Amino acid sequence: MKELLMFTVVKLNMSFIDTNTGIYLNEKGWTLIELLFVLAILSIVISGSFELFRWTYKNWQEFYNDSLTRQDAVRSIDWIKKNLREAIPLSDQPAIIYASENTLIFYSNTDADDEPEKVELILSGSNFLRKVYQPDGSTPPYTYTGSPATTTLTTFCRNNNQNPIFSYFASPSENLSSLPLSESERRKVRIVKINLRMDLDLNNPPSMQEFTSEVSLRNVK
Ligand SMILES: [Ca+2]
Repeated sequence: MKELLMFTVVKLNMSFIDTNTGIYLNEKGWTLIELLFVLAILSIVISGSFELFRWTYKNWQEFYNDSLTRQDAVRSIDWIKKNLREAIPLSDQPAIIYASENTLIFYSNTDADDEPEKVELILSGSNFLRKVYQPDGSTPPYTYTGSPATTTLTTFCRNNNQNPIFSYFASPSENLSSLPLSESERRKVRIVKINLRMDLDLNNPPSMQEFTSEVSLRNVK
């Protein structure tokens, strides 16, 4: 052991004659301890760099998830408000066809023509979907038997019946809370409040975020 320790402190000397110049060279190399020291420093630098990379990546991922969440929430709420604002009664039927915690079906003119479409906003698992049915003909009474055009508003909506997306109001102070609403209550709805709970990855930050808004039905008197 003693010999081994002695060896580690002996410099690794290299002596030779330069064949071009004939000059005797004596270059001193590194001791084993110096080499080990350099290796130790290098490993610290490398593991530090790795930690820095991991930290940067984690922060970037959080920022990216947060951006996606906001983007989906804003887009979903925009669609809901745009369509719901134009909700319209259909002859003797109320504008709202079905109203529960996480499903809202209504008539609304969503495009440039004169006929009302049927719009379904449905939460299915964590997928929040918007389905638009075009009317079969261009004159009332309208029927909707075709296939809908479906848009996935978001795939990471975390609402449930305890934390509903929709709540319904006859006035700012009158909450219509027995869901799904009866026909007579559906006729009373003037304001719909929206509360989207969004979380792209339940197991990783950022945590659940809530986005709220409300819309007044302008065509329902
Ligand atoms: Ca239309």
